[in-house]
Amino acid sequence: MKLEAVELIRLNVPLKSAFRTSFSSVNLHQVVWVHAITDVGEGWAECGANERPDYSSEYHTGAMAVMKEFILPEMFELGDDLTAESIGPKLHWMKQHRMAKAAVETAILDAQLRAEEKSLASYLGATKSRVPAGVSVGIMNSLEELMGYVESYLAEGYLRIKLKIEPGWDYEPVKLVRESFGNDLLLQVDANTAYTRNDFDLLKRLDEFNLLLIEQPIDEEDMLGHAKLAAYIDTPVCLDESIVSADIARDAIELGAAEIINIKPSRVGGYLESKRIHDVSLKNNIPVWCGGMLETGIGRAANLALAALPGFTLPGDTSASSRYFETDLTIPFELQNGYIDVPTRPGIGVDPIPEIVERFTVSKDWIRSN
Ligand code: OSB
Ligand code: MG
Repeated sequence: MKLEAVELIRLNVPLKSAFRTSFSSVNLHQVVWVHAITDVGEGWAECGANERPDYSSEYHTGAMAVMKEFILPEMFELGDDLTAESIGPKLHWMKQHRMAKAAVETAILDAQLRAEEKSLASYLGATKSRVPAGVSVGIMNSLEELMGYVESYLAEGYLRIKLKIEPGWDYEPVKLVRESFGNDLLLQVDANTAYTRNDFDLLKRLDEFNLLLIEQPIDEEDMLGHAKLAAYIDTPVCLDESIVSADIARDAIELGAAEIINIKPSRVGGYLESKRIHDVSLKNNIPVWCGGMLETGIGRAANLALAALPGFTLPGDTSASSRYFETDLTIPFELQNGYIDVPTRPGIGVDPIPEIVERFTVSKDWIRSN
């Protein structure tokens, strides 16, 4: 196939309520989509980068710049030799920028699979037709507010609750949720690097709540620190931000720093690398689950395909569209008895709804081969 043009679309999609983590509070899902036009058809992808470099070093303006200046020219240069599988090797020289690379690779993969009439799930080797859904619950202004949200998510049928934590919002909210909803509730926490090596005793206090896991407690570059913490506490340590490639995953596992892994395709450079992380984890008996970046239906659809692989044995953050959005920009994903169906149509399996996309579009930028 051959890449003819790319449209970069910037969108501001309002969230139903503010989502607060240890690094930010957002009311809007500000996001970049990649719309690839090839000689075999079109493809779509959502870039995982945030507006600001707060979750990772990538951010919108930077991701769009690196696509325009470096990634897309390489794609045009491949000419008729372009395939989704050729992108990783072609961009191997380029350091980092994994979210930008992931978005371009995914849009081209979507076009390729649509042309082959093959779903992303079957391409990746999915073994499930529906996946169990968890929900990520932000930091709240009060314990009452938290209880209200957790109660309503459980009433909707979510099978696992993840509480965002930070110093000052950890022991008490976790205790309250555990005591209110009982020991059978699948409960986990995510610190997004908010703690340090000096907080190990504080984190050890969470052992009494029988959590499924604690996600990314300390700095993403402190792999040894995570290994030390994993040896010190009973709660399994799960890595998110630290795991940016299959090689890093392999090392983190060997070091004892990753007892569970959150795979986010955007963070690791795409679905092909995600599959490699899945494979190395499965080989080492390390459970994985699929994380998210508040994706609209375009990103959510692709994540669901990945979450259907056999090593994804824990519920992911692959919630229903209604978790974040009043109206999604594709056919919405809905919860059925706590599960979400994996798309079966070709490629990512969903299409943007033009009238809705138009409403939330901030800017559009066409890039063509020259
Ligand atoms: O750490 O998993 C995270 C959202 C934005 C950035 C980082 C994270 C999150 C979430 C929500 O926890 C995941 C989702 O529901 O998409
Ligand atoms: Mg996380």
